[in-house]
Amino acid sequence: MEVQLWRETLAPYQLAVDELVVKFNHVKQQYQDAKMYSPIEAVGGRVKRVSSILEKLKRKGAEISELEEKVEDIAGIRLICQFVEDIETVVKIIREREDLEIKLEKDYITKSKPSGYRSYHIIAYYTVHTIKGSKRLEVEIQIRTLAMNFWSTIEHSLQYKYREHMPEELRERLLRSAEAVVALDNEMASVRDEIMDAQNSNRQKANIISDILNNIENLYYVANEREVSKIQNEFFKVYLQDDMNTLKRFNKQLDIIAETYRAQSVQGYRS
Ligand code: 0O2
Repeated sequence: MEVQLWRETLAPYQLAVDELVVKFNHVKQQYQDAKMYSPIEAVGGRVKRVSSILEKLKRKGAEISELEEKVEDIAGIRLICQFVEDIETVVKIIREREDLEIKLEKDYITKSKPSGYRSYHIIAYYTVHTIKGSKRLEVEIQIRTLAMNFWSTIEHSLQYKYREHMPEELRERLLRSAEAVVALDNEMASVRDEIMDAQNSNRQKANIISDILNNIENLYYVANEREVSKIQNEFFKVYLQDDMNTLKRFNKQLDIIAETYRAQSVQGYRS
């Protein structure tokens, strides 16, 4: 039997995880830059631990030499969504990507596992480029809500503790809490629009405030200090009114002031 060089075998999988984490974080960022709601709330990734790989090989009755064919989740990406509805959007995003070729999808949401586990899994092919050339490997992408993630993290650590010997009573309690997670996700789905509205207006307000403060800072370098200090005091009064339209109007006025200074400086440059 050939010697298994774990570090060398796992290195391309680590590269795949690192790249995909960056890529999915960018998807989230692009939504935020476009001031849109992101269906991806958080991105995580890991390379499976060697002990966990060995355990899986044992469970499948496979040889170490077969690990890359038999273990589909050596590279794992986890995409966390706020709402169940977002999972479908994320799955569509993945299906449309040209750097991922889907091998299979496992829907443990429509049909949960006997443990109560719920999540949507996609096994896909992904190519990494190393100094030894390119390598096409498999990655597992788990897509789930915050609530599903909470449950599976807790349940996973209990599974790890008890292995196959989880007490029946604990198993039942976990099943019941899995049902509570379904109810929580359903409840959240029913107020999704309201939650999204609230998050949207929070985001809008934060953006306007950040624009205003940027404008004030830019003015500080071109305008009279006393005038800028007056504007800052006015901003604080407007801020305390806690009214979005007043903030928007104030920001527009600042834009006009900033534009006037810009025009003056261009004229000065010309004369
Ligand atoms: P870790 O620590 O995440 O690496 P199959 O080949 O389809 O028979 P396989 O390969 O286990 O079975 O695939 P499956 O069932 O899709 O599970 C892959 C991963 O999903 C698991 O990896 C877990 O991360 C997660 N998972 C699946 N079932 C459960 C469950 O009942 N509870 C929890 N908490 N997670 C689950 P690993 O290898 O278990 O662990």
